[in-house]
Amino acid sequence: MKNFRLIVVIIAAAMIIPASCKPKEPTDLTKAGIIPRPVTVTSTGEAFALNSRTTVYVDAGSDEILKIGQYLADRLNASAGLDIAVQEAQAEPGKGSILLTLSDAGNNLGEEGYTLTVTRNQVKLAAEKPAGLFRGIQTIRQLVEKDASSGEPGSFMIASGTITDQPEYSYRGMMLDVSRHFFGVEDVKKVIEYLAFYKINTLHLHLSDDQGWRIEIKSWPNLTVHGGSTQVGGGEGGFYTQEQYSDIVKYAADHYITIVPEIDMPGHTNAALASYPELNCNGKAPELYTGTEVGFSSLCTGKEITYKFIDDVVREISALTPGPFFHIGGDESHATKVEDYIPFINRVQDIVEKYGKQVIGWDEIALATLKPNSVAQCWASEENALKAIAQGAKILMSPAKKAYIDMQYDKSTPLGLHWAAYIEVDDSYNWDPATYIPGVAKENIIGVEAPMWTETLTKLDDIEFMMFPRLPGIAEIGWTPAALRNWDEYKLRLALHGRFFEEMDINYYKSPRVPWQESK
Ligand code: TNX
Repeated sequence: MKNFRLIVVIIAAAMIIPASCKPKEPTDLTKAGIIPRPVTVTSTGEAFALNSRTTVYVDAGSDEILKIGQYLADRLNASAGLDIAVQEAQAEPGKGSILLTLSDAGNNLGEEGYTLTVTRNQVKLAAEKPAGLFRGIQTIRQLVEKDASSGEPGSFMIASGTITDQPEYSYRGMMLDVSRHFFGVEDVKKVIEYLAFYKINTLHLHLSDDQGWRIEIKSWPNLTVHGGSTQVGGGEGGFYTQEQYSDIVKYAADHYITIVPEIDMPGHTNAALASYPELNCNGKAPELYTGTEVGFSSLCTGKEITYKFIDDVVREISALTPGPFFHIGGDESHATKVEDYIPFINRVQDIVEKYGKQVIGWDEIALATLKPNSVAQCWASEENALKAIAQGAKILMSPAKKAYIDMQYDKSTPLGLHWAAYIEVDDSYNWDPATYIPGVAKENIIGVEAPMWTETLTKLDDIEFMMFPRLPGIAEIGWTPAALRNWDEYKLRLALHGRFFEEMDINYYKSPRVPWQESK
């Protein structure tokens, strides 16, 4: 009898309280698997119910914010099979709404910070800038989970509580080498989508190297006609027309990602040298190159035509690039004498400045006289890093032993190289940019970048396999304060991301060091 009364009470309660608002399992926002880990999270133990009746409201009168709202709705609808609509908020939106707003964000959230407040009735995302809203909607995407307590298919929930979040470093990037093997616009767009999910804000494109020149330069057309016609292994190569490059830039901007174009010089230039004999000191064009050696080519630093060439290339690419940086390479110039290298880099810095851009170069550029706003990308030499900061320049951290995501995970990895190290997922996570090089402190560093060289990578699947699961960790290093990061806690969150990799159809490396959850 007692049991019977209890059952009646339970059934009655179940009828009054919609199941989706009162999940059986208590929710805990602090246990949600958000990557990068947010700066502060507090849980209130309830949940917001998400279903096709949910509406995304945005501040009225802003196309930009409307687009961000639509992006969120599109992604939720695609991954959860929902039919969420987006509307401009007229009055204070009511129950069941997700509100994106630039008001009441509080102060000091900066360009990319946001606050997220989730109650049973509403999700409110506030930021000072649209970029902050865009970063915040990635958090929302990662928080949505199936509501196990509801029998209804199409019932999802978001754990309740508050998140206040902003990045530790302003530059969080990945580099993609499209020269050794060429990757078309659609592949690059996929990479941009993956980066956005982890709040990465920069994609550096390595657009030229010995094996291929990959961007149309109207004043030097043979660069792509001839110089873009092959790749490592002798395949057909390819290049972006200026229109296609602009399309990538625009797609990246729609994801609040800045494109950094790189034209590597004075070394790594065989494709250009093969296309124009006059760029060679002996006036003779070498053959195209499809191997993987480095350090054998050099622009002729003593010829005036070399600087006319660079001026044209920097001018045309800068005109298509809204971001602040132009990457001049500068690495492994073993075929250029150092007494030629230094004045060359100095002069190229002036050209880049003339077209309104800031120089980034691989750490070797610190041998030259750096402009105070130039950035040395540290991949190998600690000495160069110290030389750069002694000149007042800033550092972008890409130490090859940690951040090179073209390195093999271990001896059995079928793709990648291992000249720097084998880099398992914990190795790529366990380091701190601000303590990695003695003498280089946090205030010297603009951020971190994970380079993806593609000597051994021929298709998007290969890129995915090397990116995942290491890239999320690099993203967290750039976003989350070092004091909040530790591998044993991170690996549990990373394990939860297996479901996102599967949803996005990402070909990832199932590292044995991560306790992956069986997919439900
Ligand atoms: C070194 S890292 C290079 C690249 C190669 C890479 C392969 C750097 C600045 N230069 O030319 O592709 O190693 O891991």
